[in-house]
Amino acid sequence: MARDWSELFITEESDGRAGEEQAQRTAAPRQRGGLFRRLRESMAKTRQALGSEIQATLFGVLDEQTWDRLEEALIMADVGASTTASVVQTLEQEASEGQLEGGAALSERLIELLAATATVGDGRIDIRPKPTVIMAVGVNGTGKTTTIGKLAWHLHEQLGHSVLLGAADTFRAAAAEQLQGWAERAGCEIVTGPAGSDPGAVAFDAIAQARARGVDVVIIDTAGRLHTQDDLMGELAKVRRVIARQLEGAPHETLLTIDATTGQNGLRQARLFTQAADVSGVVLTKLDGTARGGIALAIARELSLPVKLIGAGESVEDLRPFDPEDFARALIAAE
Ligand SMILES: Nc1nc2c(ncn2[C@@H]2O[C@H](COP(=O)(O)OP(=O)(O)OP(=O)(O)O)[C@@H](O)[C@H]2O)c(=O)[nH]1
Ligand SMILES: [Mg+2]
Repeated sequence: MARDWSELFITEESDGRAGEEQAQRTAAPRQRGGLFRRLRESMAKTRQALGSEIQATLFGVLDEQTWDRLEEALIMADVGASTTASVVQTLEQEASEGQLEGGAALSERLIELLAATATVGDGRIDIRPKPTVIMAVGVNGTGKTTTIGKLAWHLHEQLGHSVLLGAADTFRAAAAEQLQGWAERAGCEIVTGPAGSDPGAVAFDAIAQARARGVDVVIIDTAGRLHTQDDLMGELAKVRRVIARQLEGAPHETLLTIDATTGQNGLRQARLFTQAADVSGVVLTKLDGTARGGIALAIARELSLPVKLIGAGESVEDLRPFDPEDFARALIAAE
């Protein structure tokens, strides 16, 4: 899984250079330390709720109550009933066999087990196709436009790829303006259409322009919609078909944004979006605003979809690639 931005994207240069990436990991420990600290801080609400229970259970006397309390704490943090049950069962089994002694060993193993269940595929984004088309979909207000802006900023400002944004949210007049603001901040181009116009036409035009100008990555914003609105879900499928007509194989990546504060309801949204829009990965936003951030660890198992990015705040630095182990550690490990 990707622990930082350069690891998230598969490029011509990074392809097949896993060894070198490993070297890079160890080469920049100071920067990674800073990112990890920031993750811990932004997850403070979940940490506080979960951390005290972990301390009280795993670092005390192990008895039947230990496992019940641990289960309860993980479920309260929205880790999900089936994920929690399987992880705690394994931990209890290994502890009873004497493989794990002491709170530190138990919590390390808990981190490892949670990280393993939260891993689907490598969670990376392949940007080798020229151009790569990324589409953002999701319920109203979940953070699509903000995520696109932050993603464009990292791709362009930090990694030097050219980016073009397509404002296919033609539903609200203010939507294109909001995306325009992000295009300016990220230093990238934008294609818009008149308010109320066909979103497919804007997406088509954006990709045509990106092809003509040799742009590396096109990111298409779409209007928020409820997973229960069949006509709007159908429209999303139509936009996808139009995109594929302009460029075979596109969209290469369809990112579903889920607001972490909506908890298990977010999972219900995701199931219906996955059916309509062939989602390839999840962006989990607003983790800073909830004590139930454990949902990041349940999504992979519940939906068989990788969480590729997490948002834990409103600044560009607060969007980051999701690494299950870093994440589980940030929630559980003692100071
Ligand atoms: N605290 C916090 N706020 C966030 C995060 N991500 C997005 N937001 C805020 O959530 C609000 C909605 O974000 P948008 O990006 O406009 O959401 P959207 O999905 O594009 O909304 P629609 O286009 O209306 O469907 C904005 O105020 C964002 O700043 C996050 O990770 N943390
Ligand atoms: Mg939007």
